[in-house]
Amino acid sequence: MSRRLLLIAGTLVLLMTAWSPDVAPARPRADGEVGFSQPPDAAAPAEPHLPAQPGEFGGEWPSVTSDLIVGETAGPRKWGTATVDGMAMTSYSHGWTGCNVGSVPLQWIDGTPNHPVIGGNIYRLRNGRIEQLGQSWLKWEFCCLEGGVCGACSPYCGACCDHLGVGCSSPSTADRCGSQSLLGPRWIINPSTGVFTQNHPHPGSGTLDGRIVVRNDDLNPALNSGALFFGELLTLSPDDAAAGNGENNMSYKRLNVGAFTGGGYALGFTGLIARTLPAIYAWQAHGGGLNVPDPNVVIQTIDVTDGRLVLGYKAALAGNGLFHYEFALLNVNSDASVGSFSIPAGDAADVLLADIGFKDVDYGGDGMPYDLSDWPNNAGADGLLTWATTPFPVNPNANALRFGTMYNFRFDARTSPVDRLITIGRFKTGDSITVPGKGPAPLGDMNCDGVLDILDINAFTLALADPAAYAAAYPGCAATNGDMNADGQTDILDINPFADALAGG
Ligand SMILES: [Ca+2]
Ligand SMILES: [Ca+2]
Ligand SMILES: [Ca+2]
Ligand SMILES: [Ca+2]
Repeated sequence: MSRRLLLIAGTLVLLMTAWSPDVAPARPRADGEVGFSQPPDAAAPAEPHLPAQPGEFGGEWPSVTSDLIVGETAGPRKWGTATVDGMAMTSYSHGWTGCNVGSVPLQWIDGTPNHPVIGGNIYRLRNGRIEQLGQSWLKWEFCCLEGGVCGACSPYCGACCDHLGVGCSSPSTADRCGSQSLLGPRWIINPSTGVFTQNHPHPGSGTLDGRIVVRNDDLNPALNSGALFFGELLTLSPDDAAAGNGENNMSYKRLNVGAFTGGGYALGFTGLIARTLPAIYAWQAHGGGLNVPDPNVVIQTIDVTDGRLVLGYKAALAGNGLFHYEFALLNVNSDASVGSFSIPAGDAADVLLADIGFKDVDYGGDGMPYDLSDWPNNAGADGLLTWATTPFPVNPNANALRFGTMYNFRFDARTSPVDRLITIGRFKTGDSITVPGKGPAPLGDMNCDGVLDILDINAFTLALADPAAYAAAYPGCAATNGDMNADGQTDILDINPFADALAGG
């Protein structure tokens, strides 16, 4: 045994003798980075729905403004199936009921740009991950009714079609929401202002055109054991956006996968709508199975200068003995969009970054100008794992994360999660923001405070001497963070490399 090792071992014995339980690592959710606002609570809802989660989602309230939300779903309608690049795909459309939960009537004027548009999305939650499977173009609304789906309605003018009264609701069927003559593309709309051109292109007449298109394999029950599916709707309107109420415009409800007929699976909405919540919240609410929350899923709203993003993440031990890091980023209504996503990942070789993945969803449709290339990543070079699409100045039509869309970022690492700031690069504006998240601990970070330093000696010593006491003292912090020589165990053989790493070697 070298003199140095003897010294280290002696030190550890002393430390073990002197060890006292440290305070468990502080793991604050630094919510100060993100903006929260109280959700509107549509007065006396006439139909059952899941309440918006307090403090998590919603527009300003009360104020003298109109405020459009998605109050109910209908359908979906299945339209047809076609094979694209050897894959069978089926098209769907969601119907909806819009509600004005604001305090003045909302314009709904046909033939002008002063009316809402509505679009649909479909998601799958499976194996601890939520992914967007498909998205539609938008339906141009043209005439509102004055119903009571969201509570007491004060009709603006009876049947005059062009204003949705305070508290009132207006439905549109799944048939209409998938009618190609009524659809326009997402890319001519500014989601931050709700402004669009009234004269717009229409999708083609193929069965997939303009509708929510999902691969049959993504729905096939035989290939998706344990999966849950969710339908989501988003609406935009100039009135609602001008009032600053564009951030509560998505709602979701669970979907059942039904019979396979005519080449595709039937889908049906089931259960209660989660008003003013996008489907990314289903990851948390149903991540442990239907109606069983996943406490490991963290979801936070991020208010940027021109709208809202929602970031969800989960970092937990996976079946392969590695920790899986899974992120989902939703752009609710930011026109600037997102062009990059970056996580401090430490030394990529040390923490063994593996299975680095990215998942987008095709925008689809005739004349769609956007590139669909997956975001490349830098494999954790320079201590940062970064995914990025082509910068806006190089290609304004690069595959940015645009409104009403959610992308996934994921990887495995052999160290457990610690608090990290995630950097989100904004596509059009070129600036970036940082938000709280998780990333892998540096190797040897035994107290999971995100750095390897002298404060880790006590914890390392305890992990060697008494694994159970270590687990109790450092919940969520893995003893394997100290497996310096990567042989699968944290033991005496790791002492030397731990000392070397401490010394900066
Ligand atoms: Ca709204
Ligand atoms: Ca892609
Ligand atoms: Ca540490
Ligand atoms: Ca080891």
